[in-house]
Amino acid sequence: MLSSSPISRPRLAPRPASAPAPTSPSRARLAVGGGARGLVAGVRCQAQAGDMDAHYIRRCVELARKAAGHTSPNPMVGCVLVRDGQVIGEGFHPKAGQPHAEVFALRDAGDSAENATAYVSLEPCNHYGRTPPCTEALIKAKVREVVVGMTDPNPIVASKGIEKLRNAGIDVRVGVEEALCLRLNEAYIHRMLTGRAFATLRTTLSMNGIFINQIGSGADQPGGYYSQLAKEYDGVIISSEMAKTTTLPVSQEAGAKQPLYIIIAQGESSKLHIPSLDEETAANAIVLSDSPVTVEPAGVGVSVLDQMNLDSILQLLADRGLCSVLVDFRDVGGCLASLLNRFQEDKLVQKVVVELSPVWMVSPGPNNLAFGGSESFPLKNVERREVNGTLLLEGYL
Ligand code: AOF
Ligand code: ZN
Repeated sequence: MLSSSPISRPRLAPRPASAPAPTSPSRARLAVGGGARGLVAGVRCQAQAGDMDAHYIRRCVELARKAAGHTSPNPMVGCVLVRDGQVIGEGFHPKAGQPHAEVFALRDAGDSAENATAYVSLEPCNHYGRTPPCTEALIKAKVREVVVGMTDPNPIVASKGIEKLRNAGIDVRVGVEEALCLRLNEAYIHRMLTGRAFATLRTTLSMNGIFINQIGSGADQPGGYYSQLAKEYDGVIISSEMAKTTTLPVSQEAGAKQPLYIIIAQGESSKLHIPSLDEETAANAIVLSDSPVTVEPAGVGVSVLDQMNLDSILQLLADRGLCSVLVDFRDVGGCLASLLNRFQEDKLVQKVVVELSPVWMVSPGPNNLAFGGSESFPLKNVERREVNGTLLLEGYL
């Protein structure tokens, strides 16, 4: 890993000073727990309960995001325990192999979880994996209700967690802030359903629509969009040309785990030297090549692929436990262009992030715009953002 610093464990003690306050304290007291729901002002209380359900699931998502980039192949999950309108425990899943969000929240709450409402951004698991089932922990702690953001697409969980809780007499509400929870774990869901890593194509365009090989000056600084992407994505696909000539992308965000570098080598000579890696950081890169190649520094994994195409690469990455990968497209004439030839037809890329650079470039030739498949289509859920002075357009396929 490149300067990977471990994230801190979820807090096991005090309340969230940073939790957004409920819209009004009286609303919190009325709506959550305490048996107010469904009494005299039934309709109003129901509406307020709905507001508070959404509020606490949003807090779960906020907690879950603290582990962004650290959880694959597991999802990001947050959990909040509330009793009598008070948050009594919070937790998030920090890393695969570590306890789940519910366990941290229950530990945080200590003995006071009895009769509490547990909010979880993902359906509690009901299986023995690397850790025991969260459903059993919630039942044992005698929580009264569980509010779930979304069901778990993992076939060994898929709604069985909800069923188990209901069978134990716990009131379960499902689908609160579902769109937000789905977005949080879009990569985990995609990998679970397709067996491929979720791929985002990133590129930079000049004002006259030329693909350029440089990102904006603030983009890779702390808070810059590239630095943030490098923190969130499990891997970054780059060309061997880029690996040979530029510094490998590094996230400057606090607590970031650096992505795995997936270096595509097509038609390379038998030796490939990657100057920005050394013996210590070599294990954080793999070379996928179409012919045998010796990589320097030693320690970089090399796989010679029979078929150099995006589909097999995304499957290989998913098998290695990566949920998400950024395809960093910087070189129109390079090998990534041929990988992207059929990306729409085969639904291999899920998202596109385009940086608009305020420069006018001389066109290197008519081929410049001729990459990216054979179909025209509008992107969905398009967002325009400005991050650290960089203009971004993002959309889904
Ligand atoms: C939850 N809460 O915080 C997470 C869940 O190998 P394990 O034991 O970590 O199990 C991994 C699976 O558990 C993962 O694929 C997903 O279905 C679920 N993750 N469930 O209740 C959590 N991370
Ligand atoms: Zn669990």
